[in-house]
Amino acid sequence: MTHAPSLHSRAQRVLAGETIAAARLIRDVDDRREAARADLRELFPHVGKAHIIGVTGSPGVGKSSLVDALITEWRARGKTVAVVAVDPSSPFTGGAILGDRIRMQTHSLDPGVFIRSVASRGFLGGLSPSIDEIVLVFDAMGFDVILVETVGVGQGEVDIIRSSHTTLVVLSPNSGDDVQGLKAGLLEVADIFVVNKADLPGADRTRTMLKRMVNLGQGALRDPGWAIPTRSTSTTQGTPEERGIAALVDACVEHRDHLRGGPGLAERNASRLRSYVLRLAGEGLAGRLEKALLAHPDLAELERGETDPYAVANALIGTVTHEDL
Ligand SMILES: Nc1nc2c(ncn2[C@@H]2O[C@H](COP(=O)(O)OP(=O)(O)O)[C@@H](O)[C@H]2O)c(=O)[nH]1
Ligand SMILES: [Mg+2]
Repeated sequence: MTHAPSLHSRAQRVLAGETIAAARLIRDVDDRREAARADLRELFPHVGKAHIIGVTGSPGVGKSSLVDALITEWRARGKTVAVVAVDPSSPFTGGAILGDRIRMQTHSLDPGVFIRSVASRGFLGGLSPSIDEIVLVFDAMGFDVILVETVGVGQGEVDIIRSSHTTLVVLSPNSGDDVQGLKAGLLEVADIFVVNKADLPGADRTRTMLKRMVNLGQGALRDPGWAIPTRSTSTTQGTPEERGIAALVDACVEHRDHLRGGPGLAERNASRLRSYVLRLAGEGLAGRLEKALLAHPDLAELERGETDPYAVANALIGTVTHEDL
């Protein structure tokens, strides 16, 4: 039988589970190519099944190692898993850190696992703006679990973390994340605390301090109806019980069930949609503003000092908001 891809849109091939089509779409998404837009629109009605889990924490605490271990555990439970890892990459090369790709290659022959690293584009601790679109592609492909690994700093990143269903905030005993000095922001985004490197000295102390902090939550908690659990893990040493990976997956499942049993799931999905729309609208407007400014008659006046930036900005907004996005 001959292959007739022209009969099918790329989106349809992605929906049919063709990983090559998915990989190309994700590349176009990451390069912010216009071609991706039609595919994403076609995929949109097919999302909503996945459990989206953010894994965040300082560099070196063991997020990638943990993601690797979580993939193995979820696969053992018969779930398919997709991962998007944001690497704090050099703004000069824009490339993702090779180590993550190599480490996760253990899963590269497993069709139930799909892993992509994207560069963070160099804005401070920043998040590639394409993350939510890559999550959309994974979700439409039907993956049961989607893990998003990010370094937990920067506003753009916090927005994405907020729109995960479940956020794991990962610490390690020696990561310099003094728990008492832990940013209040982390308490606001955490659904589950993970003390990784439990094999190292000081892990128990970190865990105790985290628990105390959760108990003193003082209204900063993301979800007052959910008691944030703290789990200890080791990706390198110990018996399966000591490594704690199964217990961590159990906690993720409990949290998902908690969200499903109340308004939490709908709220988080709505929050993700809002930030998605805002980003799209913002990008669309920014492009138009830039174009309109270059052609704007007031620009010459501004350069001659005959008007001021505020007046031109107002006039410019007036110009572009009369156009459709
Ligand atoms: N002792 C110990 N080292 C770990 C553990 N998990 C990860 N590491 C090490 O910590 C370093 C950073 O791990 P990585 O997963 O890249 O951290 P990330 O930057 O948070 O993604 C690596 O050298 C890992 O081998 C653990 O459970 N125990
Ligand atoms: Mg990593």
